Amino acid sequence: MNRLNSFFLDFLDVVFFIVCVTFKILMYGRHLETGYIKIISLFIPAIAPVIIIISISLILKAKARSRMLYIFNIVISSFIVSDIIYFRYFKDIISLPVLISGFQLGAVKSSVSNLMNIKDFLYFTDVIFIIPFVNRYVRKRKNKFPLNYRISIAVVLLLFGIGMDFISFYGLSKEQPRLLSAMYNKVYISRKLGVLNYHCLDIYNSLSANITKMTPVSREKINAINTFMDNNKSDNKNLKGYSKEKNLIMIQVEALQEFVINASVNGQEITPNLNRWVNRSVYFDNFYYQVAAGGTSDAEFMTNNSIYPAAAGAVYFLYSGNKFSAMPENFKNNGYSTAAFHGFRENFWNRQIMYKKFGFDNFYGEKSYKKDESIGLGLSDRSFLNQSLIKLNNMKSPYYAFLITLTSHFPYDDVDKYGDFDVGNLKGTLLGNYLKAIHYTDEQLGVFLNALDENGTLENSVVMLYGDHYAIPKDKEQQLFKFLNVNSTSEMDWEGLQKVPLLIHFPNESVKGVNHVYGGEMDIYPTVCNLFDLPGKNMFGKDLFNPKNQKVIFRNGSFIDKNYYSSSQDDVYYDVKTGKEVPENSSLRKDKEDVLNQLEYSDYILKHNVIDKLDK
Ligand code: GP9
Ligand code: MN
Repeated sequence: MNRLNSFFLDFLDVVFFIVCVTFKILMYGRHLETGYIKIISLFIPAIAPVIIIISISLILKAKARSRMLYIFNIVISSFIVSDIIYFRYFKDIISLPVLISGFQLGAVKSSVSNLMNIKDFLYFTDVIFIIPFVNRYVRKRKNKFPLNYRISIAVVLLLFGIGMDFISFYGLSKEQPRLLSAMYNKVYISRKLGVLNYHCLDIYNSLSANITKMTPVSREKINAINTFMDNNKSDNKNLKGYSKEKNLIMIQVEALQEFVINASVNGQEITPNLNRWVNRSVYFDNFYYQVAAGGTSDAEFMTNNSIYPAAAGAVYFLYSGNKFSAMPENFKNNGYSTAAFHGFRENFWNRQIMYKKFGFDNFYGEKSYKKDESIGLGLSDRSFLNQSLIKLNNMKSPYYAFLITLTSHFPYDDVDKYGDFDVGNLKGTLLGNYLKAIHYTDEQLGVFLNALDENGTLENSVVMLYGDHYAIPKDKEQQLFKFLNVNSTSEMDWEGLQKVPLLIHFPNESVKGVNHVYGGEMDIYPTVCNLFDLPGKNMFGKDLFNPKNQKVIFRNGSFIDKNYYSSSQDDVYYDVKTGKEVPENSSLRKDKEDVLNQLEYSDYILKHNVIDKLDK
């Protein structure tokens, strides 16, 4: 008993590492949990990599071993805390390609610090207050174990750890065959495999992706993509060429969610101006954002290319060396002048590079605007839209103008500058602040659209306006549900709220009304090609006026149409009308297979840079 006691004390650092780190990984799993995965099922994938680390450390002598475990503990805790903070906003987990483009975070510091929670740092309690003392104690103990003894224990433990980990990886690869390589649903992987396994897998996949780039292109895959593209083309009957030779003014509004349209708070309309323009336009009320880790830039990318965002990281960084066949270039080839407008740093999201690649003649960024009024991240929407109006008037017709607003950016805390819109008892909450911010932006958009109306621009211009992505992060879902009087809080209810408005305003309001077709940002480019009679090639989306199908596909493999929502995150299907779970059937299975194929084709185009190798 005494010997056992003394052995235990010799390895006190190891014992603490196992207990503390396993506990942290389990807590991390809990953070990402939505109720579908039992914490107990996380135990094996959580402890397996811990055993692997321990086995390696055991080869070392006490001093080096305790130091190694200490460093590993700090690194693992840092990964956990960063992941949790990131998850709070993006509903996703950090991955290597995201880190590579991570300097972007510098510009949205206020958002990051706002998302930090003092509780996150509890993950470092042991590292600061306990482990240093344990290590000092272990190092003072005299016991020495011979090398061959240490190695044999290490080998046994290593095999044991690898075996346990294999079970988890194998189980997941059987359950969702393409998940481990495509990483389309990082949250699910992290939940199922734990933080350590997830990050190792991510590093492995990122490295092998770079090797893939160097491998030859498969003719078979190109043929499969060509066949898909052929089948995906709309038949183009309705409104074909209806807006030929007209200008196109596209406005992407920061964090404009659909739930604010025609809604009130404290007895007042939240977006009175947009509500008015909705009535004067074709309004799509089942339109979803489809962005992934690239946020705003993913929305821009889809709108102008109809290619899916990257599975991890942002296309704007990862594939900035690629060729594209984007909307601005398409317009340009048809005699249009083109320009992008955004009152923020030109290099943010790598825009100055990407806009050139897409074929914009001009990019009016921060330096092209007088910074006479600042709200939140930078130039206010009022000043931005005012100054853009002048630039727009100077453009040679026909033109394509792409404007991206900024003020209504998370965390909506510059409240004093949004005006005196009274949100009643929501005052001071994130939702209340957002409503103030979006009310402000709505007012500026109203002024801008009225000015275009009054100066005659709208007589020969089509205006398309949509929101880029969600405004309310998942961890504030209760505020939103309460505001909307939704009692149940299933994944289906949450998904139903991930809509953004899209409105298309035609000259003389010759076409208007509500269109219920299910669509998303991927569908904008094909719709534009139909209206303006541009040659549409290699697009994954559909023409919203001639939809062949109604499926909206999300980057994580989930999809929704008017009947079903398939949540890849929980691997569950829902009936859209009843909100109830439904079992998988052969047609849903086939849909899921098609969805994964599309995402794979889209990834293939990006990873191998083959847009110009596809049939025209
Ligand atoms: C800044 C802006 C922000 O230029 O577009 O991007 P987001 O943080 O919303 O992805
Ligand atoms: Mn945005």
